[in-house]
Amino acid sequence: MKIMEMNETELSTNLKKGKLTIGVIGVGRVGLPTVAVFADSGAKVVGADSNRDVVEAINRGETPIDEPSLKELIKHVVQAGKLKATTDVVTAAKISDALIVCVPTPVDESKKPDYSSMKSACQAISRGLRNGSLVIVESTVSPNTVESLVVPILEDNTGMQAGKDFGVASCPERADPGNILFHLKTSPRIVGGINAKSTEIAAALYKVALGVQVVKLANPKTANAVKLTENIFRDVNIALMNELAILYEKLGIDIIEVINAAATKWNFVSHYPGVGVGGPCLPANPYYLIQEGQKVGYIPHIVRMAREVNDRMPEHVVGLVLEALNSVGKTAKDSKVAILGITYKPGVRDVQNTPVKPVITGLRRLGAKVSCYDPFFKNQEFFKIKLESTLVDAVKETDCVVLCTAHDEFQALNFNELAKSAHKPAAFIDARGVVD
Ligand code: SAJ
Repeated sequence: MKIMEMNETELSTNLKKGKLTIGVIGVGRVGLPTVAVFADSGAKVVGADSNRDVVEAINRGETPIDEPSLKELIKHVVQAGKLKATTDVVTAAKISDALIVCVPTPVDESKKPDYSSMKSACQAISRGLRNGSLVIVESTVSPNTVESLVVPILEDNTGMQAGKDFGVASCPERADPGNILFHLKTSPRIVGGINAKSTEIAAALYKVALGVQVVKLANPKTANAVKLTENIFRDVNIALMNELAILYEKLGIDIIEVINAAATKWNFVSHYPGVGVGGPCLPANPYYLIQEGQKVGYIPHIVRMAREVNDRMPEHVVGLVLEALNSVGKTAKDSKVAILGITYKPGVRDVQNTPVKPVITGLRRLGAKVSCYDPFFKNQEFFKIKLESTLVDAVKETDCVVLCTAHDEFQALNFNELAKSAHKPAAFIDARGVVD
């Protein structure tokens, strides 16, 4: 039976009986938790990825990424024969009733969205796509990309008509790195299909497989717009707090005290200033919308300005270090600065677009010696620095300590200990508003 002809009950029955095969293209940060939860829901799942090492690891029941409780789930579904990985996307397409595309869609150096992986995934899918199947795009893309890039590739290479011979929908990922499985099983999903049937089947699939609420939207571009709006809302509000943090610092006002007091108002949404905005999502997502704006001659200025404000924060922190060193009679040159935390956010082993990198390069350019400690990367090398194995080793003989990531370990620093190891008089910069 073709998935596009099933009603919700038939879909649910076939899923639970293992009569549905789901293909997930791109088995990384989002794809791997996705194959795990769909396999756990009863589906037969094939995960396709161009990275042979990832494919072989999964087929051994291993998990190449770091997500809570994912290791056990992958091992379980692989041993139960519910999940197989392959590098062969065409075969995955041939055997799948639904194909979920989770390939990376980064922005390149010039901040232009790079859809090369999306294009090659869709070209491969089109060489195996069966009549009556469904293609769902989870990767974050500009509004209109599914309609103007994905659909034509699938139609041209299959000779089939999207909406009639196969379904197409967008269901943008809403995973929170470090909590992905939890969110996959609890957070509502947003789904927009190229026609009502595509929306209906895609929504039913997520509802029965993940057991979550599904919000149906008019079309893929609306679903993509919702995802981008969520993240851009966050990026712009963080930029506002960064902007106010710099102004209030000059006015001798504590921004954290202001935010915590403002949060007592019923419709204030708290965001916090810091050394910058990193990760795979926020630094990239605004550029998807800016690109679409350029095409229609309207640039959302506040979206672009927010990126500039957030990207200037590392430089601001370097300035704070210089001021702090001067306040204890030292200069950057010949000083040693200890950086606490290099990941882009607390509690995750991920340095993608971390704002700590430009802090390190900025300090070194000024002649400072830099040591680093991060609980997730002990003794490893990043940004040409060998990270220390302990916090104490990093702060030994240091002239300035900079807290850049609010890891749990840094929530209750022992300043007496720090003072003993430091090269007094020394300074401390809290670049994440952690320390009272
Ligand atoms: N940040 C601030 N101030 C804040 C909040 C965050 O400076 O008030 C910084 C963080 O330190 C980090 C960056 O912004 O460097 C991004 O933070 P994030 O919490 O948004 O972390 P991400 O990138 O893992 O965000 C993901 C996003 N999920 C998706 O795109 C599907 C985001 O939409 C989620 O809100 C976030 O997870 C989450 O917390 O769930």
